[in-house]
Amino acid sequence: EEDGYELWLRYRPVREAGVVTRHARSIVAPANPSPTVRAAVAELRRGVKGMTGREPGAATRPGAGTIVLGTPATLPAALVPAGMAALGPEGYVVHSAAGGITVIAANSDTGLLYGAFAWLRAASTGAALAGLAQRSAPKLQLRVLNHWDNLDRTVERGYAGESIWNWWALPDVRDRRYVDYARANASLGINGTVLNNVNSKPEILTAPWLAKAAALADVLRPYGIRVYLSARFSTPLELKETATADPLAPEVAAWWRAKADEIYRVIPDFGGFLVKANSEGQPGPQDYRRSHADGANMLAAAVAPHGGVVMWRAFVYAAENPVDRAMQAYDEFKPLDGKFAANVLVQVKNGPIDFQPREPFHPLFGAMPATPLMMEFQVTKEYLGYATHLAYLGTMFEETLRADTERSPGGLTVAQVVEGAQGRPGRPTGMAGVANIGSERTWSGSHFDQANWYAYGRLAWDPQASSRAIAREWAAQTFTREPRALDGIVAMMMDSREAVVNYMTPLGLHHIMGTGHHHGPAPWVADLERPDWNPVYYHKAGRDGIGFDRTAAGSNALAQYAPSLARKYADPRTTPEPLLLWFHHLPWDYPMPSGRTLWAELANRYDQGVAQAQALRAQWTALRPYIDARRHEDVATLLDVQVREAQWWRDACLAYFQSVSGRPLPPGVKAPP
Ligand code: GCW
Repeated sequence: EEDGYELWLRYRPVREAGVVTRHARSIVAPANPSPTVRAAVAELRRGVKGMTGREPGAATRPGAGTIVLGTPATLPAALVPAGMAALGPEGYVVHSAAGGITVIAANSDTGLLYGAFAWLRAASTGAALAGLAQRSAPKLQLRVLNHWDNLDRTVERGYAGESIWNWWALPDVRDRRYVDYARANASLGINGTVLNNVNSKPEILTAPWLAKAAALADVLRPYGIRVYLSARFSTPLELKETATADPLAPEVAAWWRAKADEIYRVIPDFGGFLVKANSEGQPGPQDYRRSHADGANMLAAAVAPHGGVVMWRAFVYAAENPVDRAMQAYDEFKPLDGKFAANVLVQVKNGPIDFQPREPFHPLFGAMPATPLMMEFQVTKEYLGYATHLAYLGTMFEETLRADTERSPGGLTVAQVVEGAQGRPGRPTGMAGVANIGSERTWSGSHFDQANWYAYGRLAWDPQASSRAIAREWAAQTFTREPRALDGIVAMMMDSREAVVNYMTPLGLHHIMGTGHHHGPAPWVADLERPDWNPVYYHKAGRDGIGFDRTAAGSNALAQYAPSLARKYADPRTTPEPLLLWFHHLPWDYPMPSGRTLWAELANRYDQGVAQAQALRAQWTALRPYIDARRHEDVATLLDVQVREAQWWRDACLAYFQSVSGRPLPPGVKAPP
């Protein structure tokens, strides 16, 4: 019975089993294979056996029906593909050579592993194995998961059970599951993982915990995955090993240098630190009137001799900044452009508030040309219905990545910024995804949430990839290759996030979820201690209208964008409708392009969101003949909840906004019960 544990690596029998067998009778691997090459060969054997029932054997010589893996150093010269240098350290070539030979070539063993997964993806999605000509290299260097996993095994904003890291049993017990985690990530090219929550504890950097992290690093290493840790800025002070955490105090810098040396002794390929500083109560350099750059550079100096990096988060907002929380990161970081050490990346959330169902891109993208900016997406769905609601995030990630920052005359997308288009060549690039992984059987808390892990990984490899193509590729491996079913599943996925936007926060509304847990509607909340935690701060609905004025007449957050973009968005008529109330406060009777008033449009959007959720449910029912019973039922159950909660959102928001607008519900929109 299908329970989702195998993720997209199911390798079920395929109808062209004969063709697959013919191309994979045996595998030729380099002599003295490394653990990474052994993992690649094992995966090929497992995959082919699953798809065909026949496990390929080992061969020593290329010939018809062999898959030959190798680097330019190990392959027979005739089989070395042209242009290997351009592939870099992690790229691969998968191609059909003469004589029925399939070559998987790369410059490193990790590249070979990625190539093996690429071949398996081709075979399991039905690609023509006789004419393969794939060549692919990652566009970003650091493709990292951020686990918000606490040391007590709870997961902040995690909806898939306990942390998969069984800290109690580590370092002695190395759960098999860690290997499956590594396989899944390697299949996407994810090459780093931050094991612990950014709201970090000093203990993680003490010897017993480093031993646990080292055990995980040992398991993950063959799969090309490096371990990183979230570091609490005040660690030496809290461990009482220094008298201050001031980054400019020599004893503090020396402590971190020694700590880095200690870490690299047990984890020789340690990736580096992720830091949340001076944000939501976390300590940081500003506690000592030092800047983010002072803090980041001090840590960067400690890991630099070992080749490590510091990923310094830009998610900052303070109660003392009551005007517009969305502006603070830009205000604090933009002046520091060019001031960070070469091995620091500033990690910026996709939007300026906080992982809302829809946000404009963060204004820092394109505004710090002399600093590597790392994208931070949230794969776990804190604000999009947890693991219950079906919301495929590929479309959301793509929307941000394709946005034009207009920071260059010819256009400059967020993806290009993240790829390093603005900076000096050779500086680090990367993307982080806040993981949705836990110890539940499905890993992600639901079958469809696996697609968000998958889409994140594929977009970290190629930020310009198509979310639709990714959805299709995922669904073909995860559910079925039946074209009609695939069309249906992909259509559901491509619609799903817009449905959530419509029933939660249409037309640019944001942050009106329940306080703290962020699940369900609470636009009426107005009495929290910090003004910027109250939903009313964000929607600003009153008798006169609704929306957050971020034009020059309001907070002027628009001035943080490129002038051409700011000009366009200064006028509600040239602001994209999906962002209208993000940038404008407008009267309830404001005429919308549809011919409706703003109030009527809003009510219609909430209605439409519910209709879309119902449509998802109906589409899934129609797919029943194509999907195994257990997973069909699992998904159906969650879709029932989603329909109910969409209705809840609609009713609650319409009732509340109507109480403020004082307007009757537009014709055709049913009154909340
Ligand atoms: O999204 C918000 C969350 C916090 C989180 C914080 C952050 C880890 O509500 O739970 O803390 O952002 O990104 O630091």
